[in-house]
Amino acid sequence: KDRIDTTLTKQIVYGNISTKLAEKLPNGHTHRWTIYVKPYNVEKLSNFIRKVQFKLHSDYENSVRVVEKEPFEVVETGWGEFPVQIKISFIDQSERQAICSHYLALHQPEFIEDDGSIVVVKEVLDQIVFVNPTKKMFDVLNDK
Ligand code: SLL
Repeated sequence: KDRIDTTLTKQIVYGNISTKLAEKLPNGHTHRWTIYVKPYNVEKLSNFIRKVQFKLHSDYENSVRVVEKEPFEVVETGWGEFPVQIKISFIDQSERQAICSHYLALHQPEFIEDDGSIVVVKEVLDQIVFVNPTKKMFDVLNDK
């Protein structure tokens, strides 16, 4: 296949936020959390990302969640922390998927928001490196 002799990178942020529920739910859940993949720069991830798959703990119904449009996130409630596998698929399906893992955080690190509420945020800045991207990928990666 026609590939471009260059290397491009895209900075992304992935992780989770979590807040403690005012009251424990009947199912024992104590927290509401969101796990996400977002752009670091001001750009639309959907320009080059087709879908993001979040593989949750098998406790969850339909534990493999596929998100096909922005925001690439899953909102859930729960009581426990566990590793989430995040798999990113690109617009050109011949581009190999990017896989990362995030250990969901419910308790630490805590931040106090302006309104006084306590929120847990745990995220990392990472980059996706496209070595010799396909012509199609090259074009969408350069589209501002
Ligand atoms: C732990 N090893 O024991 C981990 C497992 C699983 C978290 C955490 C409830 C999900 C549901 C939930 O939060 N499970 O009820 O569907 O800490």
